[in-house]
Amino acid sequence: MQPFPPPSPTPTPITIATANPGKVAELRPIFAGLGIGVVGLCDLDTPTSEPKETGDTFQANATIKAVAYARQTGTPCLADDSGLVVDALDGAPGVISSHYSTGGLEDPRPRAERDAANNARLLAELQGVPEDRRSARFVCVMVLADPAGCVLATARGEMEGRIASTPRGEHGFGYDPLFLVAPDYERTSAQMSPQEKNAISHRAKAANQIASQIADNFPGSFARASADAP
Ligand code: ITT
Repeated sequence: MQPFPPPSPTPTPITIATANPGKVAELRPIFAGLGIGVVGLCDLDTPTSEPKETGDTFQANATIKAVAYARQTGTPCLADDSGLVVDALDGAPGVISSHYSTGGLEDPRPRAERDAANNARLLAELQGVPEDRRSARFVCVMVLADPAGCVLATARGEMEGRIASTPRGEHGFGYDPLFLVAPDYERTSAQMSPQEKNAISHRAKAANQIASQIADNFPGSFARASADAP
């Protein structure tokens, strides 16, 4: 395998390629804790445009995003595609989690309004479904691509839970206020501090796997996090 990037005195940081500020906020400390330096798209001067997520799996969409942003920015990019999978709904909302209220169609509303509408639809779809049949999981597939568009690493993480009947908690984003975390189902992920969620989340599990693949396959290629990284 050709090492990426070519040996250089200044290893490159990885760009976290997402338009979702909630994900950047979760991923930055996770990677810093793993000793890997990251920047956000907003830290770069290069303007980017968001690719269309046309895949029908998390893997396909994460690859579309990582490759598109790596080509546009000329930096190694890490993207994730994530979502909620609810057993009683045959796996919905799945890959359309961020646009569930519109059935996957583009939704011009601000993110907070979209999240509220998605949560309302989820509750409506599960009306009358008893607690023990509301099992669900967050899934995250993460892909690291280089500027030539080659996939360097890929990983999948899951977090098990159950869908609550009413929203609770102030932290996180998306479906967090409705996601009762296994095994005790007492608190939603929006009631956990960011540190608590980061210790067990689908995104943290995928990030850990990516970090160990980087350590094994591309040692020294990427910038280390500075000691005072957030
Ligand atoms: P990017 O594509 O720019 O990364 P996005 O929010 O559109 O941002 P996805 O396509 O991966 O990201 O959709 C993920 C959706 O799944 C997200 O908008 C939430 O509705 C939901 N989701 C994923 N992880 C979550 C988490 O940790 N907590 C709550 N909801 C989550």
